Amino acid sequence: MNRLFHSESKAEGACGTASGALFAEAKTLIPGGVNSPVRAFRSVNRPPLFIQSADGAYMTDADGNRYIDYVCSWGPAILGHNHPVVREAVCKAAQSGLSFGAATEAEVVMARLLTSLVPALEMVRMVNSGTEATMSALRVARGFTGRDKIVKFAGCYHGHSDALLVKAGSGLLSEARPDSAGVSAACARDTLVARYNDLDSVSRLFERHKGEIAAVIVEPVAANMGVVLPAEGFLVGLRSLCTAAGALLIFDEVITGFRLGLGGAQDLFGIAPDLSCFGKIIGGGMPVGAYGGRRAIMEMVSPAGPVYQAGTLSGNPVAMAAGIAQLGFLRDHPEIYPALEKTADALFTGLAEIAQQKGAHCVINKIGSIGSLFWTDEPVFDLDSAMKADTARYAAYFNFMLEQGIYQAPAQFEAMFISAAHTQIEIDKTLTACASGAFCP
Ligand code: KE4
Repeated sequence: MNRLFHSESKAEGACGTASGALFAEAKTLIPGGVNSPVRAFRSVNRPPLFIQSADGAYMTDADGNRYIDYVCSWGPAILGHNHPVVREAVCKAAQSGLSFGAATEAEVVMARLLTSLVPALEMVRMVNSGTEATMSALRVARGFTGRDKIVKFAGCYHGHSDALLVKAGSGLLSEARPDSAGVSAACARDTLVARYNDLDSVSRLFERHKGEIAAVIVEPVAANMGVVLPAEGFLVGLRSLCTAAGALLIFDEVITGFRLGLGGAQDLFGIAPDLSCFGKIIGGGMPVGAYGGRRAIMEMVSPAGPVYQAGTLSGNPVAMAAGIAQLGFLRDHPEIYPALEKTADALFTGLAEIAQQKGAHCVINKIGSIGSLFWTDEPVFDLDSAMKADTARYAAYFNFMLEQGIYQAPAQFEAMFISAAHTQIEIDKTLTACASGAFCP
């Protein structure tokens, strides 16, 4: 019987549970039974949980099992789930109607908020997801520079638009290949792939493709190969290479934006990208993305300029209300960020100590209130080193902790997220659960 569970059912999600029944039906109606692949729990070799509700640092599944949640909806729930300030703003906005297909004051308030908090943001356009934000930012970069090629980094994820679902060609200098069925070779050809934390791999691409590269897009702190921090000089080096080559530097801050501080990674590292992309936290849990940057660049976007981009629900008033409430709360309570970091330090330091006591080979990368535990004994600084992690060992760790009522990313190459609702109580419960056997071979 799991200490945090309210019911006899175990976390296996096997048949006989509500999650199991929902999954069985979902698989007949939805590809893989889920609306986003990572939710299928395939990397951790077990059927997925179907979540019924969430509050603060906890989620409850369809069988009534309660978990301490370290996914936080992949980042949006930085205040904790179902925060009253966000919930009440959504309920209030919904009273006035859900969507008008016309401009609203809420969009002006959101744009004012974002541009006031993020130094390099002079203008911003709202969209409905991080994917839309990065896809649109790349189109604007191509429109602004008149160039076709873009550079991304192996291991960085920027959503599922065709140009970004590519992987390195045979050598890093060759053109990229599609990383998904359905992405055309022609589309992939305009994407070049460099190695994260390897400036030489970028300068070689600029050398080989002089005058052809419109933009370099990067997660300023990578969080989709697990958390990987930028090496000293990496981001400033990218800034210099882009400036020298007349290419735009795009920071994908869908995870880091308002996570690493009110100004995001660009403020933390003191780098001014030409364009920035946001999502997750700025929607407070509702579907919201945004891209923005220098005025001269953003004035290229329709109807102000020739780069077309549109969206029926872009700037949706209810979604704006959620984002404005959450961002406003973060702005008015900046003490949240050091508190988040303190909680994250307690968690990751504790995990590292237990791993060491148990003789488990794992590496922890963390920054601010995100981090990853890699099952490897070598430093993780790019995709190649991340891929050395033992994913089977991670799966065993994930399932052991789930059984103890601790819900973490159901895949090694993701991040753990801490919210303002996680207290020492949750950290102690997590570390106790971990010490009870998570690192046993
Ligand atoms: P969305 O289209 O999922 O809103 O955002 C895409 C995206 C863009 N940029 C970064 C840095 C991202 O991390 C993401 C999406 N993050 C994943 C988690 N690694 C979302 C989870 C999922 O795909 O279900």
